[in-house]
Amino acid sequence: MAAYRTVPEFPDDFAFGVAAAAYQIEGAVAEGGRGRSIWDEFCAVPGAIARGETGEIAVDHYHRYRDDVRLMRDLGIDSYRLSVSWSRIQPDGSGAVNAAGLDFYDRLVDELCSAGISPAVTLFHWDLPQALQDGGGWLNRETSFRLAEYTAIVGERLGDRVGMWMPLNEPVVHTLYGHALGVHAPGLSLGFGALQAAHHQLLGHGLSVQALRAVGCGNIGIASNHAPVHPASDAEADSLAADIYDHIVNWTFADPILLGKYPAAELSALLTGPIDDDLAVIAQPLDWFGINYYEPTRISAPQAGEGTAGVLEVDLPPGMPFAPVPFEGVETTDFGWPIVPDGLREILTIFRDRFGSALPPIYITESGCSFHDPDPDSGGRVRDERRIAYHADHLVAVREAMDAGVDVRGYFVWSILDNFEWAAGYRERFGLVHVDYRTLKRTPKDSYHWLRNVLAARRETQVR
Ligand code: IFM
Repeated sequence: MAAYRTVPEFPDDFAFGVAAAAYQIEGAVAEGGRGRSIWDEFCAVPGAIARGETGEIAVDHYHRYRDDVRLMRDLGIDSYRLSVSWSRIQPDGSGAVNAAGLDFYDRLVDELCSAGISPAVTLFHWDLPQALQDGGGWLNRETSFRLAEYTAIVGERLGDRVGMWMPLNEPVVHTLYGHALGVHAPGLSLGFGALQAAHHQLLGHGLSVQALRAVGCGNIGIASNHAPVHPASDAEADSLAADIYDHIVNWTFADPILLGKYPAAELSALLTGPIDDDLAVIAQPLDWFGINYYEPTRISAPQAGEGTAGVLEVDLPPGMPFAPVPFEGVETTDFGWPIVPDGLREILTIFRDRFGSALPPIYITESGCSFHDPDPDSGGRVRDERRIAYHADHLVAVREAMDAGVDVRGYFVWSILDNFEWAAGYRERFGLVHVDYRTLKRTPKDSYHWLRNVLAARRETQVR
């Protein structure tokens, strides 16, 4: 077996977790009174998803959650980050509550607690009820209030057992891919017009933080995607383009929450509504801030006639003031994403420097890689050395950031299981556990066994 970097020591209360999301794993889309979500509709659009795949069955976690929790218990993790499907709780996105939906998460949360695993709950991981989309979705300010209403329902029911709450997952990705570029649900291609959807998600975040606190829930944060942006060269035009991109993908989403303002007047000028009042709501104090990190971005000034496919897996509309370009000489995952563990250390220290005392403790709420792992061999083994190296290297990067003074409290692996990777379908495998999509059989990969050993060794040193 290849040699991996040794996972450094972390404080005893540093949390190790795994993460997943409802539409990517649950399946059972027409069961238990669940309503339609924008992902059900988007998957039905010809050509929207690779090979026409859908989350209809996914990995059938809805029926197999007990087996999946057993896998997590045996792995020895402290916490499982799950998302609740809004359409299971309120099939129409507002009003009537579907008792069977709440009961499902109640059972899941109980199962986790019995296994000694603390549930970390995301309320909105991109699967908006279709009924709300029909009313304008995130372009309609009302949706922010509906998120808070639904959040309060879930908070009241599960709040006595949930360890961490996060109203939103990656508003930047939902905004860019779902509303600016049209490659995720709801499939809108609004360019900069998508910023209004970002603003309303952020407002929904703030209102939901208030709603959670009002029903007695604490330990609230967000899972937000962030990464360093590198200019392609020293040229002034590249630096300017990188700076614009950085403002859009990083600071438009972090500054309102942590500083109560947008990072540039040019961006907030594109928004309508009572922005200053909303910002006061968005900037609710948080107990922690979650960073999902995958890959840094390299940006150049747009070149005339140059396509920008590749790094974003999609062409940008013409006229964008930046162009993502590939990193040179850097290994990639099988999804084509550059593997740059130091980017995690870098973004953590950027956060420390930008936000200073306004920054609460940080969790890495997602870190992971897709490799096209082979099926289990005749001995039932899935060899995924590159995933082990990936996580070992990223944990080293986290430790380096902590040594540089960043207060990081935990690391969640994306993902426990192979699952439905949105528009890319099932080919991209992020899991520590292999799923055979014909039989739905779960097989722990070498990376699962590696992490289990790391966590077991850690417990050993803790009891001494
Ligand atoms: O699968 C996604 C997840 O839903 C959100 N964060 C990134 C993951 C990998 O693309």
